[in-house]
Amino acid sequence: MNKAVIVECKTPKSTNRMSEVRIMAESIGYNVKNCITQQRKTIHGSYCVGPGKLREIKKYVSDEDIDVLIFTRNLKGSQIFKIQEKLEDVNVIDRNLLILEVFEKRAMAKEAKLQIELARLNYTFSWGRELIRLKGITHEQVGWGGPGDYPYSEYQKAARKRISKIKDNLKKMRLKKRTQRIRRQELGYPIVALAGYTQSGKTTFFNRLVSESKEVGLGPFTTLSSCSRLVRRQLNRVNFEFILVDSIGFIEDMHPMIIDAFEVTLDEICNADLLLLFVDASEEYRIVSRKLYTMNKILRRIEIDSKIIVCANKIDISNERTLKRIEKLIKKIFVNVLIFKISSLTGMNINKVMEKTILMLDDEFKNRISVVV
Ligand SMILES: Nc1nc2c(ncn2[C@@H]2O[C@H](COP(=O)(O)OP(=O)(O)O)[C@@H](O)[C@H]2O)c(=O)[nH]1
Ligand SMILES: [Mg+2]
Repeated sequence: MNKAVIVECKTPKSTNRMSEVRIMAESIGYNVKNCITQQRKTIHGSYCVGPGKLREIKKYVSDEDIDVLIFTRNLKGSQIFKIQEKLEDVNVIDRNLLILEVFEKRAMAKEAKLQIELARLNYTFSWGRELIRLKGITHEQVGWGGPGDYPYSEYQKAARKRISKIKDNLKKMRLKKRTQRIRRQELGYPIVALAGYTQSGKTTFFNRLVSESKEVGLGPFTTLSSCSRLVRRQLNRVNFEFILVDSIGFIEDMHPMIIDAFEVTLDEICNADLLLLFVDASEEYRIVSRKLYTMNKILRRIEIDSKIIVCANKIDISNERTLKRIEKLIKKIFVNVLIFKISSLTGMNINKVMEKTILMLDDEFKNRISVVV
């Protein structure tokens, strides 16, 4: 397992990202050895943290044999290079590159994979130039004339070629999408997807439902995603089966260049018949509010056509007054939506959500209910 250290440079107005970045890193298998924070008035132009702090970090990562240094902020190409140069063989990444790694681990469909590669290429495209500038600054013998010459132009040429090839492929895939939708319907099961920010309780909910319907015993539907299972529930003595998809989570403050990659991965949800939209109701009202508005905006942008049920989760630890305000806000943002106050952890009201899920799917899938017990 790769050993990682997370570095946060805190300024008076910056958002605290340490725990979010740590969870993301751990979710894709990094062994986080240390979290280092520095307080500064402004971030350092070259190294994000101060030069003294970076020396300290350098000593630590070499003593502890660390593989990856993750910055909780998004850094400029020039900063990444300058830090990389100081740190030598430790791989330096920023929040964006970490998020792309998260997407990479989750993406199943070719389209999402390509979109992620495209985001990475676009995001790192300017780095070749930065590298040359950097070499110029350090008076290193570089062996080429300057910007515009080899190898930057070579790098740029290769990157451009790859970018346009990916774009072509993506275009072709979008044309094919209709056929894919039809194939999904051929699976014969309605699809229910879980969406919401990371940490809102989707996986806890997913695991609970999957473990409660073990007898179905089918593996993941890899055509949909590695995180989908067939779930069986009963309502009025009728068995009802549907595919439950634990989708990719929303992440706060995504860089515009990686939003497409996120949206394509999320787009699979548009094929769902029902979307269970999770919100962590134990968070502060202003945070919940910001997240609800963002989710609504993104779901509109990708033109989601699934029915939606909002699950206000973690009511076992949420404050009664805040919960009421959250409920009001949800009604305002998602007009006419059904809201359930639940706890994925304790199981509270999960049955109610399932009952409604089945009734809502039932409208469209009446002919699919077959097994009477
Ligand atoms: N108290 C409480 N904690 C919860 C609840 N649901 C999830 N959690 C916790 O919240 C954290 C994130 O949950 P997870 O299911 O991984 O969220 P995901 O990122 O949306 O998949 C975990 O530590 C869960 O144990 C809940 O209803 N109540
Ligand atoms: Mg999860």
